[in-house]
Amino acid sequence: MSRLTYVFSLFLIPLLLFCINSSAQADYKLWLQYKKIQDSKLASEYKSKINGIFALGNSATIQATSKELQSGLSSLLDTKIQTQQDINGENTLVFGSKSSLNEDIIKNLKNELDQVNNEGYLIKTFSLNNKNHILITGNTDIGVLYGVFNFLKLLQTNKSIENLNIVDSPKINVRMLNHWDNLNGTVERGYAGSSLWNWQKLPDFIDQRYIDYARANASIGINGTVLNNVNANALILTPQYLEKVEALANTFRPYGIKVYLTARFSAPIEIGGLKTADPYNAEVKNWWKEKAREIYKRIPDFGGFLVKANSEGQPGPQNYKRNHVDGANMLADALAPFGGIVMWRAFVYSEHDVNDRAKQAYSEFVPYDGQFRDNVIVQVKNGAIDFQPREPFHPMFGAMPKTPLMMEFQITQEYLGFSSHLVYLPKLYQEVLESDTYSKGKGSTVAKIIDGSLDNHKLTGIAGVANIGSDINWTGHPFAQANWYGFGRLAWNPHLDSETIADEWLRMTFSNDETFVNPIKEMMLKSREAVVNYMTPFGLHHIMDTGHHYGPGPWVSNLSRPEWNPTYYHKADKNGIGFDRSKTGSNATAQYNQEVAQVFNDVKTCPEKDLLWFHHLSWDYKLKNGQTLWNGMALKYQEGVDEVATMQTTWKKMGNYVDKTRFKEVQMLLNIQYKEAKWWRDACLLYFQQFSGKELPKGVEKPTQTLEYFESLKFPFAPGNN
Ligand code: BDP
Repeated sequence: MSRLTYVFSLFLIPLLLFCINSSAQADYKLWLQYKKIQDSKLASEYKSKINGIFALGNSATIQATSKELQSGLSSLLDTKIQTQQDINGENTLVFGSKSSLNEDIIKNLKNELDQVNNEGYLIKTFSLNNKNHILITGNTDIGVLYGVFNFLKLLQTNKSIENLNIVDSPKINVRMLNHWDNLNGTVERGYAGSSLWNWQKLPDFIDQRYIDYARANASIGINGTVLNNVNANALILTPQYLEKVEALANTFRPYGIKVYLTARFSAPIEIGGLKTADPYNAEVKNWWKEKAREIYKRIPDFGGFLVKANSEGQPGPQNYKRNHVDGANMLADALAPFGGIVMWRAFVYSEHDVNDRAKQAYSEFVPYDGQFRDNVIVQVKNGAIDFQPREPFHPMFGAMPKTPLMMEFQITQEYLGFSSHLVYLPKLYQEVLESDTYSKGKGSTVAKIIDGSLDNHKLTGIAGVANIGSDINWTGHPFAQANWYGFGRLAWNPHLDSETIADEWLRMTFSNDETFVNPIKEMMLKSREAVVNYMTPFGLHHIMDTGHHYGPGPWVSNLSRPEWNPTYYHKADKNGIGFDRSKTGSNATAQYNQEVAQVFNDVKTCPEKDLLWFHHLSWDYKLKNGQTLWNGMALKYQEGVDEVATMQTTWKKMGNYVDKTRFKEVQMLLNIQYKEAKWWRDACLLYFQQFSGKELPKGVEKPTQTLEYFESLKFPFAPGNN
């Protein structure tokens, strides 16, 4: 071995491996980086206030909390944080739930613990024998865990811990991820590798990832997970799989996460040997009751079932001439003795409502308002079509005051460029949550409907279709982690602002340096509008290529069901473009409260961002800025592309603030996004130009390929389309 090779193998290889490893770890650690505090003054201030930690209680949750606190603080403060046996010294961080607090500590509390619910927490500076300490407490150990994560966040985001007095509770009860994971390891609409759940090795092998998954979720307050796909496989309900589910439930329990499963409506036939799944049939009812008993014997805190019924070919009560209420209530009765809930999805559409798919969920569900059992909650997608880059809020929100409705957002970017496009989704979520339904007058926002405050519901919920997979960075794109994070934060409090969320996520994930945080935050906040512009400006929707939904396909018109074809949604012809859902068209606007309907109905008051969702307009229609619709649309496509170019430039300057791996990853992904944004612009404009018959306006780049070329592109192996 030459001297050089020797030196190389002795020093450089380990160093290289260390660098690769720590960078990969940075990707893996999500927002729980716990990077050493850079500002030394701040670090010594923190240190002076935290001499050690003292746990009250010894439950699995308190043990997990202790571990998190110790490792988090030790690495943030770059010093070993001691666990103390008492509070005799000063500056102790004390944590434990109400039942473990002694008289002396309780004296320091006013009635704050009455102000928080079972999952809420307090973070308070308190004094004992004239010495200052910090207390993190809640009514339950889970509340304490949430408090601790939030305390760590204060340090991660360089906030003051002087005179602390934080009182916080989640505003929604069920805050969950929906995994569309199949038992064969694939993930429907998953773009971050394969399923996290290794069914083959479960129940005996508990991957560290399951624990880190639970930590990450607990850190943002997510308290439920549906492990399997809504397009369900009944096998998950067999003993063979329930044993595996039980192992996951045991792993997640200390972190306050309940496990839920999707229930295939025809399971009594497929795995129960019955001839029918009719919800009126006594044997069927009994089968579900026994199934529930079997599940709860293994998993006493099992959350319940999520059901997709009579939608996209899934079986359901309508197969037996029964309705959604019959189906949901039967399952609800089976779960009720054990405290479980049924989340019945309202994502239904079929050829029945041929004239407008957007209307069907409302027509099918609203008449049932008030007929569901108390432990049923109806899960409604944010918009009436399907997780598009932009949709007006779903008209069911505000239309069923007697029924708890939960929100379903999609975190995985099925219609938003998969995990190769940087799109900050909390901006989209916020837009929906803030929308005013006017159901009880002005200010009846969607957020107030789903947090139960408007209609006084006790059962409240929100679900996000997970964007998580086996990729090292969990989500495929480092910035897609922000969508998981942001969903969790909005699930905790749907009234939060997406800008605040981006700010804290950036600080926790990358850096507190303002020269990094400010421009990158701006980039994130603009990213959602950018994708709308280069894919579906002015309310266009569902013009993605069909099946896999990768890339543009506005020309597709040959599928058997009309509402599977993009041409059904844009209705472009020589006279113009857009779906007339106003009074003169499908009258879908009538499903909104009058105040809202009126605004959407009138082309003059309809927000331009939703114009073609509600109106079919001529190519010469004059936009508010005086441009014709054709020119305006072409310029929007260009604007979207330009915005991605700006994102590239902004990111390029950030090399000093981000580790090499993540810097490079984001850079490469932005290059893909730029390429694909141009693809969207060119393909859509060339296609629509056939109808408008007009030139591209000044400022819009000329396509370098022909329409035939774009139409010829095929992607038989696009991910997520199993
Ligand atoms: C559609 C997806 C499909 C899902 C469906 C659903 O393309 O894969 O099964 O939503 O939510 O957008 O049930």
